[in-house]
Amino acid sequence: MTTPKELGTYAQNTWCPGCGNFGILASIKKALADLENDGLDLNKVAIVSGIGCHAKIADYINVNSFYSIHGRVPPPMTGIKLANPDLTVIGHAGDGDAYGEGIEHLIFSAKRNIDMTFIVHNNRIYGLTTGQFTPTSPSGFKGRSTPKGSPEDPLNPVELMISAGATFVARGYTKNMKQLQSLIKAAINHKGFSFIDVLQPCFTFFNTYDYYNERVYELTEQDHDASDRNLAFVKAREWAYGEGERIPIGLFYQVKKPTYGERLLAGRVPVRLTPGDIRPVLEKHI
Ligand SMILES: Cc1ncc(C[n+]2csc(CCOP(=O)(O)OP(=O)(O)O)c2C)c(N)n1
Ligand code: SF4
Repeated sequence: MTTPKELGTYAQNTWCPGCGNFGILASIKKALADLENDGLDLNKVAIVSGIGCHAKIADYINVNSFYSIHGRVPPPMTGIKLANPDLTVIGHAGDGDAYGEGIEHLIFSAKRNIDMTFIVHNNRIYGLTTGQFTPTSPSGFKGRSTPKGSPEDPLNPVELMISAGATFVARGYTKNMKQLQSLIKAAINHKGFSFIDVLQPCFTFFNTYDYYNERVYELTEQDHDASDRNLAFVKAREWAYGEGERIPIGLFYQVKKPTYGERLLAGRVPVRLTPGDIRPVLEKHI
């Protein structure tokens, strides 16, 4: 059995001390180690990351991984999953990456209910490029590209994902690793598009630890019925990425629906091609 420590790599970690990304790294390693105990084959896990501070996580976990392009984490995840349905595909994206340049890919992954887990390291700024605003920065945020304050209201990705069709929608916080681990495990076990927005403070350019520590509270099964879509919207609107005094973290919504792969393949097995195979297969099928 693999321990979380054994899931580490020899790559030098270059995140700033105090970065919330460390909480996500520790949580995903613990979640994967626990899932291996429950029967998950770690050789059949594929991580896809974008470009940004978050993306370096691909270097720090000893499973198959693929660095994609900024904003384009979902397309390679989709291809990997459809061509290899037995793989467990996990995406790590930044908020700039997923909610800015890549927003249409995210919306369509949710709409199609592709069977994969999508984790957003939401520090509410561009970290790697040193502190520009993103779609989840609060209104009035003063960063490198908005020195006089952002004149826009933030996007609420939790609400957006519920309306787009995601079948598992959650929010975590890097300081609550116990809950984050169980959300990641539940997301991976869920068959369909699982989305977790993780509040991940950027210690260097947007230190939100105190703000979150004062406001976050855990959604429990006792006070929230995650099978009720209307209630999920109500909870999602409780905090609008700036406005609202209490911030719920936990599972907002979960529903069972056929996945894109099930509907597309309808029981058929994908054809495996080598370059020499392509012409006869095309001639036969098209
Ligand atoms: C296609 C493309 N667009 C833009 C960039 C420039 N770029 C690289 S990282 C980055 C911002 C990353 O911010 P975010 O996705 O929030 O991740 P973080 O660094 O905060 O983890 C940008 C704009 C790029 N490399 N490629
Ligand atoms: S710049 Fe921010 S997000 Fe990037 S490693 Fe440093 S603290 Fe983390």
